[in-house]
Amino acid sequence: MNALDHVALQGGGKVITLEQFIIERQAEFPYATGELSRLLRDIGLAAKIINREVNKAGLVDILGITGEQNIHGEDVRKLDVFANRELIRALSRGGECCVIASEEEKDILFVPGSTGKYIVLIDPLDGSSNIDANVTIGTIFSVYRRRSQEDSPEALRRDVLQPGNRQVAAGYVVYGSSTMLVYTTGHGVNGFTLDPSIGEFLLSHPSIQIPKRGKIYSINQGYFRFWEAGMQRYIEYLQEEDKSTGRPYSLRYVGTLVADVHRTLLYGGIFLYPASRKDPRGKLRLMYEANPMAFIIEQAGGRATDGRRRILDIEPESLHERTPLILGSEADVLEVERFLQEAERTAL
Ligand code: AHM
Ligand code: MG
Repeated sequence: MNALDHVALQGGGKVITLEQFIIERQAEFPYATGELSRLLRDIGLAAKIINREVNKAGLVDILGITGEQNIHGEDVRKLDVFANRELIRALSRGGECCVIASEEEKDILFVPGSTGKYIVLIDPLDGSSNIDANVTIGTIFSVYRRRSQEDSPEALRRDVLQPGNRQVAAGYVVYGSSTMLVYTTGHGVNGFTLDPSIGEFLLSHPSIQIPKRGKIYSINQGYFRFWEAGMQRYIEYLQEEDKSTGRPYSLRYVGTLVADVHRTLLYGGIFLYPASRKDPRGKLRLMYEANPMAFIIEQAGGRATDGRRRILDIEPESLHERTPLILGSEADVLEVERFLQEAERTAL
């Protein structure tokens, strides 16, 4: 067997790196100037740098709390600060984006001197309470096109507050048993696994489709007593025994949105972070967490709602606003919506 036969035996050598994939896909966008492609590559590079730091987090003195709190009043861990800085550095260096908004920053950041046409929102290190226990964490990003031609801070501030249905790209990086980058530009969802030996993300999960129905539910069950009646009834329903509908479902909850959504995307089922007596608007942030995840899940054939409205159609009012979030397999999400509607009807 010669070298070419060997390559053919291994699947024709069809190894596609993230960079190659992005360049090939650029043709899908008429009049594309390559800026979005460069932006995605910048994010890919920042993800590799963050990944390097995440992997040695237990070795170097980077763990522990900085003693500061972010604008939501939560403790900021050192790795959060590092991830935030690296992403902002990568995004502002590229010049493709004019504004960056980060879950870790109170206000939006104007990239000095940039004429770029994109706005990027980031949750630099999602699931940070899991860092010290070596549990999966992630990075989330969401990209919009700027709308106004004006350069005033007010105009740009308005431009950031677009509904999720105007996203041009969204994705996440999951730092798990392997590191993966999953993203969409509105033409399906593709996943890339980092090969640490060559430092490249390789296409490992092309055209991801979420199963139409799953067998797993994911929710912080500890807050059961704080939920509305319809939600409580739905969760109790999932725990009942019924062979024909595959119940009881299994419960899985990491407490890192990226990890819980990633599993839901691949295995199917449902993820819920509902409103509660404790958090009347839910906990998760519309702009940094709900919108990008909803875009990905819908692009994979799933469904995402706040219980009543499609997440992507919510008109944002403020940068850091929160929303209840329910997403996953279409049949499962439709089912919880029915429980919520039914409970509302009987309460009238
Ligand atoms: P973070 O961005 O500060 O890490 O918080 C968001 C996280 C999500 O990743 C996760 O879904 C949720 O908070 C878990 O919250 P809880 O501990 O209340 O279940
Ligand atoms: Mg988060």
